[in-house]
Amino acid sequence: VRWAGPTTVESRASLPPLIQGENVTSDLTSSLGSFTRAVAGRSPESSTPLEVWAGLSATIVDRIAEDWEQSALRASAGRQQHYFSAEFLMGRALLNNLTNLNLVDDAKKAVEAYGQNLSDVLEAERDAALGNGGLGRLAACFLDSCATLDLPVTGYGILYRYGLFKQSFENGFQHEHPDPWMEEGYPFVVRREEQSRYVKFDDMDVRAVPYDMPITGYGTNNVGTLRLWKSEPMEEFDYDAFNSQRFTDAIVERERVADLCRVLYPNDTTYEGKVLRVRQQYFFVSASLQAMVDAYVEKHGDDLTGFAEYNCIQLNDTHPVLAIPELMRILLDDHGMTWEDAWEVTTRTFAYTNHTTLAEALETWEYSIFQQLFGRVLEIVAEIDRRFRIDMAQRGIADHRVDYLAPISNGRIHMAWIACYASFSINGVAAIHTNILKKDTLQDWYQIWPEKFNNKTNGVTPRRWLNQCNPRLARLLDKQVGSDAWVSDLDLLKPLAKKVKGKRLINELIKVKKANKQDFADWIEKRQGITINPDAAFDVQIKRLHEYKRQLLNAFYVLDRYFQIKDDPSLDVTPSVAIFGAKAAPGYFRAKAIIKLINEIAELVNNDPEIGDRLKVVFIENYNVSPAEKVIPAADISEQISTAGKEASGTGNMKFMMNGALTLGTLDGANVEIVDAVGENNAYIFGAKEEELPELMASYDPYATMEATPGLTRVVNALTDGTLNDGGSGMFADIRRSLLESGPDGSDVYYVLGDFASYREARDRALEDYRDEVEWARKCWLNICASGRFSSDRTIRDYANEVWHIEPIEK
Ligand code: B1N
Repeated sequence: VRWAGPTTVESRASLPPLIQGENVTSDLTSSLGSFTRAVAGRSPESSTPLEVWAGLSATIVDRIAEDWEQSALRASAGRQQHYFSAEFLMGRALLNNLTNLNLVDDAKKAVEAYGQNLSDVLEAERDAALGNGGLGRLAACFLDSCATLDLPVTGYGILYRYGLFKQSFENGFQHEHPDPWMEEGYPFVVRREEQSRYVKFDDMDVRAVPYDMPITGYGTNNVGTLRLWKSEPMEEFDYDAFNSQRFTDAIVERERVADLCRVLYPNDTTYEGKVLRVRQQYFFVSASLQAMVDAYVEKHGDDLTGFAEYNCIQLNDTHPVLAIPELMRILLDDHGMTWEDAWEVTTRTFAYTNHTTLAEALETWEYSIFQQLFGRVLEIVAEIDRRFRIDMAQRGIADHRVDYLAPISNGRIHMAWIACYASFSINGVAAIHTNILKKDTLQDWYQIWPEKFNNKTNGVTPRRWLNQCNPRLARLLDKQVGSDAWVSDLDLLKPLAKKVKGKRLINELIKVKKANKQDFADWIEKRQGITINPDAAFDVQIKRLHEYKRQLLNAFYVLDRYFQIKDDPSLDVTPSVAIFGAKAAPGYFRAKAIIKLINEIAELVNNDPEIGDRLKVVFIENYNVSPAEKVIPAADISEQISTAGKEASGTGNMKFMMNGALTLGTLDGANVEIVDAVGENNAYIFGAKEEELPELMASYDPYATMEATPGLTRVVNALTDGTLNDGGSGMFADIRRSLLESGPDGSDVYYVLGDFASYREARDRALEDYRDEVEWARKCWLNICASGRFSSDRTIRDYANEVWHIEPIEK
């Protein structure tokens, strides 16, 4: 049974309830009543939707508690996988859990028994936004798949007090606000006081307290765990300081400790060399490793030589790479192992995933920061470095190469090099990305250890990103498959491709998309006061704002189309809505400039009566997981337009495909595999290819390209000729400079002007094709049916079989 939104709720009669018995609803109603009274201190009838949310959420935790305990016991019996990540972008939890437990219908009845409404209750939940974008959301999808596949996998991260900032637009400029996501209470994490550990820095000691989140799976009673660590003072309070009148010192010390977990760094694919960030990294990996090693000792005794037979750790990018020297430290110092034995264990424990080839993302830390924070870890890194140099010399690697690849060089610690040296597996996140790692970014490592390298193309969970967010399409798929089995086996959609000629089916698909678009139109009108025509083509680009993702290319298209209509007011174009959603890192000036630009274009276009419904621009404010769940089911065109070679994979591209939107994209990241799966005729591909770009860039003249492309000069000039107003910030002139000026800060390094003509042609063609409703819907259907490879279940099975070597737990 799935939640179908406030208007239509249909049961899935075919599905036997996981929880048997006739009294499920009445049980749920009475426990909902109890938990809500306990949370709110008043009757469920007069509680707020947020209080009922808390009551219902507590009810869920109550229901799964024993399965959770049993699952943890079973998992710890054999070999286990541990997923270390500084980010988990979980989004909302309640509907996900209700769906997994098959309790949606009963919850609706229970909530209504108190005169409340399930839709309002679900909408009251805040997103757990403990991540920036794709990397953090991938970690969340992976946990979902691991739980569903009954795999013994635990996630480890940080309980940030403030998730990714809340975004508001003031005068079209982005403003950032704190996001205290759990301050009103959050029943889905449980504090495990007795599992606390101490983490020692040279300048302070802190207590790490785990908060565990249950991760339910679909169609299973297996419940996984996400363990998020919170930093607290060693003692409850420094009474000496208090008694000696140093009250404020005692408070300040407490705050210094609490600072550690206070905020998620809001940079996506860029690195910031802040002491607090490296403290966060060490904090969570040290606490996690201590807990793992203690658990091992308790089961197998103090001899840790067998540690890697029972434990494997996946490093989600370089953010948790300090785990490598930290495991060495624990084995050497706390368990008296020899260096050789400890290194043997360590190098059989870690596997490393790289998520980007962008130079600005490479984490390197100043030597002096390590000196200040953890001298002993630095000693260990220095010893790894010393032995690395000997090892490489013996392999006959040239000195300058060795120096470049060494853990320590130029007074800095290179986290990616430590990861490559110590890990038994190195993977990229899409085929093209892994190839770039091999031939470019990590080529030296590939030459030394080709066998370490493997590809694991990303995936997304079809539970959240199809079954839950798109109940109408899900019901259609149920009917076509004959059951809901596709929800945990997305390859079952593949044979449905042959039904593409079925008129009834295609008409139903058209109806589903229409209804979803109407829902989105209603939602955005209520939220932001913008009216859009649901019959227009919805063209959607939602992702972090970055120059390489080229939201600018999209914005230029819109501006060009606007000028075309102004020049010829009778121009017959397919009506379309350009929908954006994006947060810019607070310190990324040019990204913020592009946000302001899109908002200015929206002002210009949306308020021009001559344009009418032919063109509208919507910028979804405070884009996050929940707004994504609203817009993806309503999308017709999926914008995946990064400069080829820059987007490691992308995962939004997969979510759109699953929901029947057609990709308008470059041959970059997983787009390459999407086109391969669905066929060129069912996607719109444009632009320079990765292998062509070096040569193109060598002779690239952005100014001449602009002048040679009809309409483009006018668009670029609009930045500075008074058409658009940047409020005196100079932002738009800066964008213009980034394209046309020579030098490293200009030169249009992302080839926006170079790809413009090809992009315009492809988008025009897509919009033209959109007019043939049936043909278009057929392409959508083929995309949906071919999306099985992009289920994170497939990705996780591949990790489990080829890297982690773990089996589903026996039940
Ligand atoms: O990881 C995603 C990919 O699908 C995207 O293509 C990729 O851009 C993204 C430092 C990152 N790479 N690197 C980061 C995030 C936060 C941070 O502090 C880097 N994110 C990606 C999943 O593989």
